[in-house]
Parts: sequence; C-alpha cells; structure tokens
Amino acid sequence: KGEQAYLNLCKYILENGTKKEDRTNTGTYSSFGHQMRFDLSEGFPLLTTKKVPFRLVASELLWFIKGDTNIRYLLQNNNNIWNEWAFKKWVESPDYKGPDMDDFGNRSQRDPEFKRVYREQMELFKAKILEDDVFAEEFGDLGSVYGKQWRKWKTSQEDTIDQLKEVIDSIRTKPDSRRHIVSAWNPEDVPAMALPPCHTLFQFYVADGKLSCQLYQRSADMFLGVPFNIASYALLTYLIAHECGLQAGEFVHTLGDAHIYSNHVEQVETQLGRSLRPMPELKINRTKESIFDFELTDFEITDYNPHPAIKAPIAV
Ligand code: UFP
Repeated sequence: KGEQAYLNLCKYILENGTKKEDRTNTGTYSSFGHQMRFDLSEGFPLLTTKKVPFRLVASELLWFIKGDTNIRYLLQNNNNIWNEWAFKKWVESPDYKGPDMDDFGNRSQRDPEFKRVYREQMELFKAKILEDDVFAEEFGDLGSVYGKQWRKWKTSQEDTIDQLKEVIDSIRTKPDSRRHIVSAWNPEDVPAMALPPCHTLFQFYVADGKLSCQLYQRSADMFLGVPFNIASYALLTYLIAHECGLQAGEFVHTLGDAHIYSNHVEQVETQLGRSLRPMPELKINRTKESIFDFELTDFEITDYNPHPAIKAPIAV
C-alpha cells in the first residue's frame, strides 16, 4: 500500500519487465496492468523517497479544473511542464523564422551547443506567450487536452458537456451511483493530438462518508510521470470530497503500460535504496466551497521532509 506499493512496483518492473522499444526511441522496461492503492486518510501521498514539486502539481491541476488549455496560465505560475508541446507547434509553423529546431528534444540532450540555442528560442517563446495576446492565442493553446475534455467536451449537437461539474453534481445528489465517470479519451480528437491523454478515465465512489477515486492511466512513466500523477489525483479527490462534504477515502491507481525508461534505471535504483519517511499533510482553505474557486495559495503541504530530488532526462 501507499509509497511502498510504488517502490515495489518499480522494483518488479526492473526485475521482471520486458525490454520494449517505444515512440521516443529511448527504450523501456515495461509491464502491463498493475494497481496501487493510497489511503488518503493516512496523509497526502507525496512521495518521500524523493522530493516531488507539489507547487507544479497544484498549478497544473488548477489549470485543468479551470478548463484552460493555454500554457499562459502555467507560465504566469512559473510552471514549465507543458512548454515543449506548445513550442513544438510554434517551431513547426510558417511563423517561426529562427534556427532549425527539428527533433529539439533528443538533440538538446546530445548536443550542448544546440541545447544553448534551443534554450534561447524557448525563452523567447515564453516571453512572447506572456506578453503578446495574439501570439499566446495562436501558439499557447494546446487544443484538446485535459482542460477541454473535462469541462468542454464537444458533442455532435455543437454543444459542450462539463463533465467535471456533472460528476460533482452526481456525487452530491446520487452518491451511490456507479456512473461517476470523467473521460479524457475522446477518440475523435486522438489522431490529431501530439500527446493523447495518459490519464484516460477516472471514476469516483462514495461509501461510509468517504470519497474514493480510481484512475485508469494507459501509459505510465514510473519515475518522472507517476509520482506527479499520484499527487495530482489525490489533490483532486481531496478537493471534490471537500466540496461534497465527504472525507477523502482511497486513491486507486490502475496502470496499463507501466514502464521505466532505460535512462532512468540508475535513478530508480538510488530511490529504491532510500527509506520511507512519514507522509505529509495537505491543508486546504476550508472557507472556499467550490473547487472552481480554488487558487494556488489555498493549499499548503506541511510536514514534508523528503529525500532530495533526483534528476533524470525526460523523453519527449
Ligand atoms: N506520461 C506519464 N504521465 C503523464 C504524462 C505522460 O507517465 O501524466 F503526461 C508518460 C508516459 C509515457 C509518455 O512515457 O509520457 C507518453 O508517451 P506515449 O503517448 O507514447 O504513451
């Protein structure tokens, strides 16, 4: 259970995973179909065997909750996790007149001189997104990502569905329902997406005054993505529980292709050698009622004393 289940699964994948090629040409150890459970009443599941940046988790989740799909909000909050996806659109457009940025993800890892030029272009891009409304509208918007599918799912009737609002209403009015589902996987949109949703679908469950959440994640980067994803859905569950007058129950994390990238093996081994520490606590501003009103300053993580962060290259 909890963080130990995460560590056990990492160990299992290193020992039993199949060597498998992947879209990013990095190579992985992979295993299919796993589940971890986190009891949210025991504390907030931010890993303690390495530092996980809660600030980035929280600002990204608020961005989803707002239904925002433009990276401008993230940049305003000093969150750079989605930059590459927007940047890619810009450098591949006729608008871009700078040095060649083809395959920038891989090249910047291999070639220090290219990395310098890439960083320069990225800083230029970020500044334009923040300063120029027209530019931000054209190149900051990632299109059909989570925020859109959660809050503005397009129907065949030229209408939109607010799945998040509807699921909150159904938790409040029909807690026993077995239909509390939000889907981010829109088959019509998937072919045109640079990154089809990793968190495909989630379901809520109410029993004994507690709200639980289960996520189906189709593809799971165990080292970089998953610690982040656990914290994000735990936070979402706490917030919705708060709005619905329930306690937070369990977060059940179900994984499809669970993998460790070949260039993360050393880092995972470092982490596996560390001992667990007490889980932190999440404090939220209880004067806010609706999850749609929360801001970054309404959350606080206390008693978080993790082992240091571990750096690793991200596969783009
Ligand atoms: N990934 C995660 N969690 C996320 C996210 C991405 O683990 O929240 F956005 C990883 C999984 C995989 C890659 O390694 O990113 C996505 O690649 P693909 O679409 O080929 O599965």
